[in-house]
Amino acid sequence: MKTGLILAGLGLLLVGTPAGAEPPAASAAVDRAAMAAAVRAEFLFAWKAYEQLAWGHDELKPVSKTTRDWYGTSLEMTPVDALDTLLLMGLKDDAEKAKALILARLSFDKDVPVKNFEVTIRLLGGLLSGYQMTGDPGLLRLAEDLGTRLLPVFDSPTGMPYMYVNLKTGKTSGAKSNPAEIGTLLLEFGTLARLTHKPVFYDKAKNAVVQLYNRRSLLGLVGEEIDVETGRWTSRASHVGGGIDSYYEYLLKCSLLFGDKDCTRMWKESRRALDAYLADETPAGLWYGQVDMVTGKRTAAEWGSLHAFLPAVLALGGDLRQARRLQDSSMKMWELNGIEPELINYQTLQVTSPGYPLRPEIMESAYYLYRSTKDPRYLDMGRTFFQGLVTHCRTATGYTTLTSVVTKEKGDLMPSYFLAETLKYLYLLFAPDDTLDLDRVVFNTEAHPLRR
Ligand code: DMJ
Repeated sequence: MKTGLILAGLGLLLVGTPAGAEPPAASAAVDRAAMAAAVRAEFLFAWKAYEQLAWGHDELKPVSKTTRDWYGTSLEMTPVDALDTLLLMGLKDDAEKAKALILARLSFDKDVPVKNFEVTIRLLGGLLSGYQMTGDPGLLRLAEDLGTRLLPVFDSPTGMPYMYVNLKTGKTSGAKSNPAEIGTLLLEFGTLARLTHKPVFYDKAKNAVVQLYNRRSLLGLVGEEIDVETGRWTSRASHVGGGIDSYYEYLLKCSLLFGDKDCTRMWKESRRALDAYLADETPAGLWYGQVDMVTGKRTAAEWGSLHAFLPAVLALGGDLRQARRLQDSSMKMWELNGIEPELINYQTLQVTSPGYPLRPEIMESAYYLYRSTKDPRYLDMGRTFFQGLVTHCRTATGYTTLTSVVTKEKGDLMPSYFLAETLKYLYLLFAPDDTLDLDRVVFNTEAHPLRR
């Protein structure tokens, strides 16, 4: 189906959206059922493109109609990442086919160094949620095999994980890491520990995050890069963007998923430091900027598509006031060009990094805020996001990244998280509330629901 037809079917204006164009002004009430159906149809369209052109590969490159395998050999990134979305959307036959592919072809017995963080959040997280939703023991077996092969990452002098590990040999590399890669493992490793009755998975991932937290500055902040062998910070830049973001997310979520009191304490203390030093008011609204972790001195006024996760976490933690204000700021960023860039300078509202890699965080925040407030403005936001995606990122064969939200020039990749997260959060925003009970699951950072 053509882009214009999809949007017209939802009563949406098809804006050509030249750079800086105004978004449609007042909008009609959102028809949730129609929006959920439209998002589901677009998910299916993207999934079928993957199936037709990239089946069995990690990711589809929809413009060149070629494929991308992260390590020269496929780890079935897209099917594993997409499986629980297929299930949530009730696409049973497609889910069954994806699961069969995973069980038949996915093997971790491969002589390749992989990025521990990415493989944990996408594959371990996807296999665990897939297991919990289907009960298929083959998925848990794969998860345990993967978790066991990843364990050597924690064998550093500090217990904080190396960035890479060879899946076959266990050889580790990459001593310079960051809070996100060190502190975004506990939901997956903790769930694996519970399901396999092997506490080692929980203990190693928990120790990593505690070791990192213990190295916070006197202000209570963490930096952007740390050496896991010496325990010394190699960058003092403190913010909530890429490289740090999901460290904070997991402090709160490990408290919710496991009732771990250390996590509750670390989250509360970290939250206090973020509010004290990073929060920044400008005439355009509230932002969380960048400071030196030791002095607290401001070093940059950056906000971007990754920072946009924070309203979701604040809403989940119960601070709706701050969450709402931040989401309004993210919306301003989106509206500058009709789709959000990677980074803006929030003082000047100028784009500083123009790409859009189909990220989900702003939709995720709209979803949490709608669930907590029932305020229809978040449905409206969701509709705007969906409209932007369809208008600017749709190709004849799936969805692609943009290299610039200013020129709308297309890239050539449909990242697996587009199916795991971006369309899942949009769908859940509009779908009936009982599609998924947020009180019974905690989403990992790749939107894989893990049972509480
Ligand atoms: C995803 O892999 C995860 O959401 C991660 O936490 C951040 N990067 C992408 C999406 O933007």
